[in-house]
Amino acid sequence: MRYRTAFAAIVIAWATPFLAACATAPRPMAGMNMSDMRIPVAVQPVAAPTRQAYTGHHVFLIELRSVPRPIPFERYFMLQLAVFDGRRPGQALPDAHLTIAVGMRHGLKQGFVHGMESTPRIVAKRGVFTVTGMYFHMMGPWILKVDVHGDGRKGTAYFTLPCCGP
Ligand SMILES: [Cu+2]
Repeated sequence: MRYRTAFAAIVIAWATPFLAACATAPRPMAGMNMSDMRIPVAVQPVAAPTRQAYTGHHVFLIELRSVPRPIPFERYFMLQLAVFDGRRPGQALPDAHLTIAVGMRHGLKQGFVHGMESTPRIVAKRGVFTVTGMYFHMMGPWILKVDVHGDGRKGTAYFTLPCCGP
């Protein structure tokens, strides 16, 4: 009995820094200038990341194959994407060409108020597009914009990546 209590106490002691990190309220950001500080910080419940999204007119289907849960705050992480024909979702398009842009909207309908402070890179291998260099320096919803070219067609899909929580 005594042993069990001690064990529980150790687990709680171990988990506390992680729980505290998740509960941290938005705070002033390193590396931002004073004009950025006036941007209202959206405090929204943390949702799950978008797992798949179509480009316009369902031309392509993009799948978010891999994303850390939770997405870490102020740490590098990676994503994996896969591209499919939007009208034949079983048909993978390993030769598609992807470019991405990542940023926060802070209420904007289009575009970003700011991007990341890192430069992500994409490596394509056998139909899996691995994005490294992802880094979220601010709490709130981030948008991953994926531009796809392939098969003589092009399109854009959007994913919401919430930062940062369970
Ligand atoms: Cu922001």
